[in-house]
Amino acid sequence: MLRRLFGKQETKTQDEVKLEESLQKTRNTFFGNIGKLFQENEITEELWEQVEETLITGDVGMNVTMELVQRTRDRVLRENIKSTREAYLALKQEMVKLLTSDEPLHIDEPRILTVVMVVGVNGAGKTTSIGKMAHLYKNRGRRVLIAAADTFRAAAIDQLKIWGERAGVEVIAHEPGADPGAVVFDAIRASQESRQADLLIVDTAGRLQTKFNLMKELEKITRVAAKQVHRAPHEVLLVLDASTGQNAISQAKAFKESAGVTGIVLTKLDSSSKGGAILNIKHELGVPVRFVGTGEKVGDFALFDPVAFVEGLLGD
Ligand SMILES: Nc1nc2c(ncn2[C@@H]2O[C@H](COP(=O)(O)OP(=O)(O)O)[C@@H](O)[C@H]2O)c(=O)[nH]1
Ligand SMILES: [Mg+2]
Repeated sequence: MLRRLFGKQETKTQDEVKLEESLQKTRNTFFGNIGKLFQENEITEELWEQVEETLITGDVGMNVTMELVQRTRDRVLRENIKSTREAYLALKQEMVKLLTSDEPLHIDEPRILTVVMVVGVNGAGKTTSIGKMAHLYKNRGRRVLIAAADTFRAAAIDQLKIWGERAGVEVIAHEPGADPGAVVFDAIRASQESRQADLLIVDTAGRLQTKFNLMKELEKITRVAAKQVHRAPHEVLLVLDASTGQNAISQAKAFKESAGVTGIVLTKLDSSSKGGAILNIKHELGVPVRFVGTGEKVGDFALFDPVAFVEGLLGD
């Protein structure tokens, strides 16, 4: 981590390059200025104030900003850091720490069948992210199956099937209006029997007549999964659109309470200048970011890498 943060890494991976490109808007609008502040100033009270201001306008959120800057300042004192270059690196490292989770992602653990449930409001990017995720894990040698448990709109099922084709992954679907619990039941059985899948990804509805109905439906899907597979769903991923910035936090809180969210998929980093909100998410929710969506194509998706993210956010 240290070595990479000191910019001595020789070549960047394709995912890192893509991430960096997708963060261009966020970087150009807000965060790129932070590096300049450290270049042009001495380590003074004023410098820290300017850093705070930039972070807050970049949608990082007041509490996290204060904590982040305080930790960096403490470290600068403790380690007797005199150069602004090193102070800047200390800030980056504190950001990486904030974004790093000790909790393992439960998708890669050895298990006969892993069930991943994907939730979030309409338009956040659930279906798209499921297609990309199916593609990613299929390429890693997993046997993937998708369940179309968003049965509320016919178009949602068709869209998921198109993504299934792109990823080369089969989609288990019922008729529009069918019981989502029954879809999940069938998909789990298909995974265990005819299809021999080891990773089942479940798409869910983002809007029903009421929020109450939506939450009841998600609970029911969870129950169906838990009955058939030990400890399922193993991950409940909440998809958040990066361009909603701070609003993503209140959405996330609602889903976290009723759907037992274990991780975040942050989409549309490429079309947003509010990528800084990511720093707030883990701090406010205690839920780690696991994947990022960086475009509309099937390959525009990656496991979240805190170091690459901070480098992409701030630049050199
Ligand atoms: N630019 C960009 N667009 C995305 C990304 N992820 C999803 N989208 C777009 O967001 C829109 C809604 O996505 P969809 O998967 O249907 O959302 P859902 O309602 O949550 O299932 C679509 O037009 C997608 O192409 C992303 O990472 N980048
Ligand atoms: Mg959808």
